[in-house]
Amino acid sequence: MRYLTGGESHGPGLTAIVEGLPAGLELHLDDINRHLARRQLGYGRGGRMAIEKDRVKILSGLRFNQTIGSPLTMHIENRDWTNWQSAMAPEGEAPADWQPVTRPRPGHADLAGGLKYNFEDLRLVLERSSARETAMRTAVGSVGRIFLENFGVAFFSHVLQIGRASAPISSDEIPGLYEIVEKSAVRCADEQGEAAMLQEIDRARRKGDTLGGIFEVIVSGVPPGLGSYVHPDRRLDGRLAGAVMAIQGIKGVEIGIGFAAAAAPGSEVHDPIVIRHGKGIERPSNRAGGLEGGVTNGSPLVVRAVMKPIPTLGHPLPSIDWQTGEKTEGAVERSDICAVPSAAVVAEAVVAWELAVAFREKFGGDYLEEIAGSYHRYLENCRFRLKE
Ligand code: EPS
Repeated sequence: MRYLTGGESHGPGLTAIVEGLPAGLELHLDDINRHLARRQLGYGRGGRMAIEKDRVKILSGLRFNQTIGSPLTMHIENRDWTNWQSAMAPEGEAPADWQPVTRPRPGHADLAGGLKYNFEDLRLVLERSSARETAMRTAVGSVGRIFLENFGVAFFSHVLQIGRASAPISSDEIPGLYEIVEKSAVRCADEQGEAAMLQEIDRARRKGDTLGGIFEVIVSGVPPGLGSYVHPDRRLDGRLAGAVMAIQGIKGVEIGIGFAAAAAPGSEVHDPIVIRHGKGIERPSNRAGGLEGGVTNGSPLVVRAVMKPIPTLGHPLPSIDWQTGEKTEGAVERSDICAVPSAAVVAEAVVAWELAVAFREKFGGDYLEEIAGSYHRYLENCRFRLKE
């Protein structure tokens, strides 16, 4: 399965073509739209989210709520386009009063992108590098998620830290936290942690500053055997880390205990393998985060990531004028103070997509029942192997 997206932040909209979906997958637009709405939430988001109401349109590949094996074309309209029609017109010339973006924001793609594509107007960089594009990645990932939900795979994400405020949530508590997290303004299940995060965001706003943080995605119901150790590009840990790292603003990804594995001896890092009477093989701990050798091992998948603070600052850092070379400060644009809760929802989607791809690779097939047959036969075989 593969996909491509196109679309500028202030252009008419975002489009994706998803190829390789099986036929016979039941899809309802509301189920995709639900995740698009979740992506738009979060305390600290900027003015744009008050304009947009992201909804997906399907232009091909779906008939009567069933995929038909052909490419699925999806489109999300940018409501803000009405304010940008002349400035972002595909034909004609820039309006007479057009002000190009000439003050690259430190930390943004502005400078590197301007050099790379030889642009005079750095708006041409920010239009596509913008995290607006994650709306479409969320839609695509949601299709992968809906596919996997047919096989009992379930997704959860929550925020562990924003700025200096953190939430001490242990993984044992997670199963009961879904509702609480969905209602939290910062996707945090810990009441004190949430209050501290809200305060941090308010403080940053007052100072004209921005904040990053840490979030975690947990996926349960993942069968063992997705991905492979046989070749680097088939290792699922690499693919997952790459997908999460490719979300705007992400600076680091951990799987399982991640960087904490550096300080502990092997006996405290690896997860014992035990036989439980009547249940077969069990793993009493999950420090590996559901992956060993780049292959899923049947334990929940745990992926954590750090997002840097958004580079558009109310009180900007020193920069240069791209056209004159004079000293100045980074451009100030409408932006978010903190988008960590939103990035967590995007991460659920990109993780779901990578898992769906690996699932399709393992179980093959062209239609859902065919895949289900192969999946159930494989699980039977695993049970046979794991019997006491
Ligand atoms: C975003 C839309 C953008 C920003 C944000 C994400 O809208 P605008 O640039 O029109 O205000 O809110 O993008 C960034 C933070 C960024 O650095 O690009 C969205 O739809 O998520």
